[in-house]
Amino acid sequence: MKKLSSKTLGSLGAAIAVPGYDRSAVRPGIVHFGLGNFHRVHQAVYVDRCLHKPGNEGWGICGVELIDVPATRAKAEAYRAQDCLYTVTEYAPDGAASTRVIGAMVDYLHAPDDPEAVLARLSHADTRIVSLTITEGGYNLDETTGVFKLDTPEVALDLAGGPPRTAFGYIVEALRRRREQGTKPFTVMSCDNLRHNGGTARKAIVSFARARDAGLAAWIEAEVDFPNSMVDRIAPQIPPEVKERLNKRSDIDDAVPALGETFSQWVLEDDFRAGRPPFEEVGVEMRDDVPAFEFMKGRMLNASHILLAMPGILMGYRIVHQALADTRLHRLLETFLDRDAIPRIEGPKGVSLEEYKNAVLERFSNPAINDQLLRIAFDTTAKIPVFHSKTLEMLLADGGDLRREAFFLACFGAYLTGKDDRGEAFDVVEPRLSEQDWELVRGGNPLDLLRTSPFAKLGLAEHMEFAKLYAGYVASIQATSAGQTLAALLVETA
Ligand code: CS2
Repeated sequence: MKKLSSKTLGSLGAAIAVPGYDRSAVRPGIVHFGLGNFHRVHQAVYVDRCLHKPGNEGWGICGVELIDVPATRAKAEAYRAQDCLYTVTEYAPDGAASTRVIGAMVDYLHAPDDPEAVLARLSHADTRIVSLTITEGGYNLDETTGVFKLDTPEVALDLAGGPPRTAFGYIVEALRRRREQGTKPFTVMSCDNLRHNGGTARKAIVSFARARDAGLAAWIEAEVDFPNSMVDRIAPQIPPEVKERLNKRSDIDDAVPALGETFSQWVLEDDFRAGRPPFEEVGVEMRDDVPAFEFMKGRMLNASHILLAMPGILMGYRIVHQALADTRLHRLLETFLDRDAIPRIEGPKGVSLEEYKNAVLERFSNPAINDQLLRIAFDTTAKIPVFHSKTLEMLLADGGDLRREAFFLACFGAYLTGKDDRGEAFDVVEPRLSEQDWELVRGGNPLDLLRTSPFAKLGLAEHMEFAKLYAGYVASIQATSAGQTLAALLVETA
């Protein structure tokens, strides 16, 4: 097995695609925060394609890691040893696979080691885009009020001065320096999977800046672009056995291989006064109706994912395609999409929601992706309001069938106990449930789950019909199992 580095690029297997451009000439024009698998198989791959087009040497990526834990230090070490190269293996639903080495990242900064180096890079005139994948919850906005939280510990420390720790601290300090030195600002491009991601990034950054300096905040509002986008590609976690399988397949000893489906979509607003790579030449859809795509994806793909994960985990499944192979769960997703979601979504012009549905179900069935239900279940508390609340609100308003959503939330409550139908334990990671919320959850009245902060706004506990259905499913899951409750629901709604 060959180690991966600039030196070995020429001697990798013939089936491995390698950067066909001179990496030594590439300068970072993009600084990226949040180097998870999703960024590595999505934005970085599109940028890599752009770098294959002549004249784009100025659009390499400089990755920035903010978190200082052993795992991120090991990653920094791996990228150093591999000259920031890594492999992406793409698997089609029929099992066909291909591997390519991604060369788009040309520099990697472990911020806690040298915050000044990050600020220097961000303030440099070559940096024209700062992109973000800092997760749905990473924008630090209060769920109920939507206001940026100035009192979270890291943000408060950043506001108190000293070297920054958060993306907001870095970006705002860099913009301050650019303004002072007369350098035009960069564009802030959020690639997180949330509605109105550009607007959300704007809100967070301008709010942070306002707490520092009102004049700077006004300048940012006027001068900085924050394009919205819809991003889509399933990127599972890479446990050690998958890493081994990928490396065996590629015959490359890659310390940080990535894996993705062949499907990839990026719909982006063309809002880049500071310039951008020729994204439209490499498959990015530059459009001004991004919200329609966001709604379709969030309310169909992400909503189905989490709808599969909650009962799926309780029924003993841990892997997405295995859960979907259970006809009860497949039927649940299909009926949810057909009856609850699709009739209440206005899709983007020219896109068939029926075809989109079929593609989603096919993508989830892809066995090579081996995606983890617990990855999807991470932070369910944040995901349900984002992906299900619109459908729920509409069902409540138009007298629709509430049974699937009530069953789903009953499963969520059972999931929070951390035990499945067989009594087997799994890890529940819900960073957004406060102590007070947990007290409600554990208090013994199942309806109280619907009164926790993320759900309170929907008024579900006070909606007689919903509350009754929900309480019935909770009782049935406890008395029998999630699997049997689902089977009965499907018979009832056949
Ligand atoms: C998943 C997403 O975690 C989740 O909620 O639904 O990460 C999903 O895999 C991506 O949005 C696909 O683009």
